Amino acid sequence: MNQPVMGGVAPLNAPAYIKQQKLINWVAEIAALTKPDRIYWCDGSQEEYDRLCAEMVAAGTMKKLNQEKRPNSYLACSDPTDVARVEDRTFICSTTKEQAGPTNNWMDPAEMRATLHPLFDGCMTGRTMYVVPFSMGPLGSPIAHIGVELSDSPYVAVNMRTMTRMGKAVYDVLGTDGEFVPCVHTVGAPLKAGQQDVAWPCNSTKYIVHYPETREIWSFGSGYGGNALLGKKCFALRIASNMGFQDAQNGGAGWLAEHMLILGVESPEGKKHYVAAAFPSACGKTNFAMLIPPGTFNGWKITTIGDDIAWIKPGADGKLYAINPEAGYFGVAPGTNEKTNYNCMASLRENTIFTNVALTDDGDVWWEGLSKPAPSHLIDWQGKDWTPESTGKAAHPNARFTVPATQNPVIDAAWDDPAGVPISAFIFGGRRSTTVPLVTEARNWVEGVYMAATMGSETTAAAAGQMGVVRRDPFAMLPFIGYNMSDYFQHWLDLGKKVEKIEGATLPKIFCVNWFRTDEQGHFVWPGFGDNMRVLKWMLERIEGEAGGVENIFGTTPRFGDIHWDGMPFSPEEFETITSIDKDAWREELKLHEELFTKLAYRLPAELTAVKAELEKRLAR
Ligand code: O2Y
Ligand code: MN
Repeated sequence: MNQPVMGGVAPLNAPAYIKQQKLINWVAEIAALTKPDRIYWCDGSQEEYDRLCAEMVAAGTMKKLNQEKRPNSYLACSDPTDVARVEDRTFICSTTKEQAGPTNNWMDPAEMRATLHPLFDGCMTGRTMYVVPFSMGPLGSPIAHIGVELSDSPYVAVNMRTMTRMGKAVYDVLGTDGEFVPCVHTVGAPLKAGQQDVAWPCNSTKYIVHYPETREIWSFGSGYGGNALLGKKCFALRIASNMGFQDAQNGGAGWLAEHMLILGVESPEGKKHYVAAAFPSACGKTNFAMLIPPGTFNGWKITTIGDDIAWIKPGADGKLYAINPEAGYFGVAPGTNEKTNYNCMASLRENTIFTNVALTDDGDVWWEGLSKPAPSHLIDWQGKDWTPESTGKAAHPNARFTVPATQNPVIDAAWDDPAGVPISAFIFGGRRSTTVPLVTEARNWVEGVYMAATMGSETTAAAAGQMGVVRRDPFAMLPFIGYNMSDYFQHWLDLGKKVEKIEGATLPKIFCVNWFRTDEQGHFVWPGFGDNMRVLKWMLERIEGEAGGVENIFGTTPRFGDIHWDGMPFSPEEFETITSIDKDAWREELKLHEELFTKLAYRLPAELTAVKAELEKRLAR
């Protein structure tokens, strides 16, 4: 490691294997601004990972877990004020406010730069600046893109190694003039000479800023998750969604960056399809991506390509090809157990960084929902003694694990294929106790885009405002679209039109699902988890042209007899409870679609208003 240079400019010492002067100049420029004591160029090796983790253990940022129970695994506990993404501090600083649209926070780029400059000036003093080169997607894949994150957090450096393809090899792909997305991150806590550091430095002022025109990301004040691991939501969704849109604006085919898991499903006859599914944050995407089919689904296999994000590009054959741009899972721990997600628990056996879970007396981890009864004593995520009698939770509800995707026992053989996998269907799901049926197949691409554009979820946490209010979350992308949402809808419609024109093209089918309908007592009727396989099977049979269904106001839904029920006691009456269409409820629902469309009126595609008018006509019949 370079020697510290107090009060001066840390020596750059760029490794000789880096051939791109533009990148080296940029690192020098950011170092001159942020004034770190040292610059460290990450190579992505295991030795480096182990060393940085050991340094964080020595500094009190992480604890090494019991090596017998959880080999090579760590627990980090954050500052209690730094526990989740900060949507209200997230900005899309496009040239005009219209480009960001009504669903994003916007500030004029020059004004934002003027705001951030004094904050970043000297922000890394007393710290090391880590240079973290990463590829989102398989190295060299035509669908992948490269980023370089400069961060003063070693926690970010090690987590980026798990979550992305991080290290030296990225520079080979970059060469002398390859493109990269520059990402600057600081915890915003410079250290004065001799000042003792804290375990989780951060700042009460936070900014998560995207400049779409120059494809830059600047993050200040948080060390947590999506605020700090800039390859994930900031690059792979906000900047990348804009890149895919710009590609089309500039005459290219365009592409999609989506908040979607990707899974493979194979029938006993060996017919295999890949589907991509969008659900709002914390709605069980990791569980669906690793689903284990019920026992009666002999010979059916589910395999995982990704659990959170999909990059999708049209191929010359008229199919849409998807990659998982990530290399790890950053999943929610609470609620995860051997029953809800056996494969995830198996993935977490080793090489895992846990954040904000509780520590057991034998040096392992615990969180709410992991086991019953809870251990009689724990150290909670805030470092305090905890017993089952304690009032607070042992783990923070947004506690996370970071684990390499390769540890997933059901990882798909093609998960790292640079060509991606062909997508046969898109699934869009919300959390609705009423109105939206278990599953509906759109009659065509435009109707599917309408379904995705109008999807919503009931708010579950009091913190999110009133309980039970439906929050529209189009495409599960509300916090993640890096440009105007109406333009985003148009981009989906245009992509469909372009692909349809390719000879032999097969656009993926679009389905809308809702696992969360309740009965009169407010209990969930659909068991979910592995039984979602029954819905997936119907979808696959629809793709193959084998399954029946009935067309209704909104699309096609299965009849009771169209679903495989073996091994599941479920009555036609229960099925009716979760599939019935209440016309009055839908009239109210369409009023809410109208509210959304009014908000998005500027450049809202006419095709979508036309679909709505058709729905209204059918409802009136
Ligand atoms: O709170 C955070 O920083 C994590 S948010 C997150 C993490 C993994 C996958 N998805 C999400 C999300 O908010 O959608
Ligand atoms: Mn997510």
